[in-house]
Amino acid sequence: MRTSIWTRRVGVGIAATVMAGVLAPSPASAAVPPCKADWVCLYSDRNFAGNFATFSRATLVNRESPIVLGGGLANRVSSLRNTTDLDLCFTTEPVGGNVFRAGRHENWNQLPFWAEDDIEAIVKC
Ligand SMILES: [Ca+2]
Repeated sequence: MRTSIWTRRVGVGIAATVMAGVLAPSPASAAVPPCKADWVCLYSDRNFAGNFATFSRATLVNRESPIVLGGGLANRVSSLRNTTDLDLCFTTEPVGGNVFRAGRHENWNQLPFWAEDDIEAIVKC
């Protein structure tokens, strides 16, 4: 099982806290939150775990250009939840590439092998 980005980040945070002697958010607050209704939630690990990013339906619905993922999730998404009523397409390049489609209210605890760790952007289908 690979170590999640999130776990590594928490580990670094703890080390930095000890060295600097300052308060930092408790690691308990780093737990992956549930995906709210009308959001799209992307995760770096399978089964909705690891590093994550969320996008609201409001952000997506009027969007005409792809939302390009940041460094923490680009080419790292392994699972996702789509709690919106939108059909969404996830592309393996910032613009274009292969397209993985997640229909409205679909949850994917593991993306297909050709899409896992290769998604770079979200667009409305
Ligand atoms: Ca890619």
